[in-house]
Amino acid sequence: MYNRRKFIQTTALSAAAVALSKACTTKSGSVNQPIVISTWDFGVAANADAWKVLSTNGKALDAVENGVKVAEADVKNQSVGYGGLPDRDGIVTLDACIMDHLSNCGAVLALEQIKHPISVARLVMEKTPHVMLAGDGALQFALEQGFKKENLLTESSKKAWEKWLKTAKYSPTSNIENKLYDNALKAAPEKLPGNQYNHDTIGMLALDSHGNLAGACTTSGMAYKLHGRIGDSPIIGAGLYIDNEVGGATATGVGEEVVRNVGSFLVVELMRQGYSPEEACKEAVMRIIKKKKNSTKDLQVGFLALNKNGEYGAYAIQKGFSFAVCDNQKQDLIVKGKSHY
Ligand code: SD4
Repeated sequence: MYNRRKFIQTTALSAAAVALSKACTTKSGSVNQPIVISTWDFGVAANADAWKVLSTNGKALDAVENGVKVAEADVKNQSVGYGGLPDRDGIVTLDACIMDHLSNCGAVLALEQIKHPISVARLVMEKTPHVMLAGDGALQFALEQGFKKENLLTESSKKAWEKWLKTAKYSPTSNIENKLYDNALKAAPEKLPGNQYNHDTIGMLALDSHGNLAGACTTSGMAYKLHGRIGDSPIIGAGLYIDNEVGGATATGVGEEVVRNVGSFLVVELMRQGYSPEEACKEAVMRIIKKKKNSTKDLQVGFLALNKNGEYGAYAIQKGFSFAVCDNQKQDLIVKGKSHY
């Protein structure tokens, strides 16, 4: 039933959307492109490889694949790709997805023994009629495409898992700024149980010089998860979403909460209604907080967004969420994302 009240609400909403969308154009009225942004401080190194593609008029899709591969190959990074912390059974399982400006997308879920899940996800997109491949099927496909099996469990991740096994308590307390913990980790990492804070997915969004957007998201997921658990990161709409008319978004943090709220899709839809990237991320975070009532004290979820004008923003539940920006002005910028608490 379309009554008068609903009409007034709709009109008021549209007016608000128009006002917000005006605020959305850059101050100079120009579009800030090319640009690449990605989650966390390690995004700086990843952006640098993406920038090699973008600064030579390459495609956003190639840029995001190249970029996140840096984090996947980084052995010191225990939350993405090679060297990632394993699941409860000591097995490293990787989730990744990629999406381009034409809404083509591909994903791999719980992929084992392959160092670059993002490249397998891209081939799922380009070479199959499907969007997602999981587990053994994803591995089989990767091998058919020429990828080689590798042991992804490094000695230090194995040690962390063995330490965790002593208590075997799953507590997904990720990405929360915790000075005491961070200092203790720096001083004597061997004294700490499995590094529960170091669960930082890389989500990357790029706008190329042709005006096209693409995104990639890749992770080893929450450490010590149940074998077979999938987070938000390989789920299109949850961990990543791109709409070339509007913008893109990606997520990090406890994936279950992102999936429940189809977080990245929500952020992009809010930008479509005229929200700025930061406002859209904030609104998506507030939805999670509202639904969780008072139980967000230890919960971290962060969103990062880029709109069609090359404007970006982020918002997280907890302090400590950072992101890296690379554009014509600055190649190694780290921004501290705003947060609810
Ligand atoms: C997951 N969202 O598997 C990922 C983990 C993560 O920061 O991003 N942690 O739920």
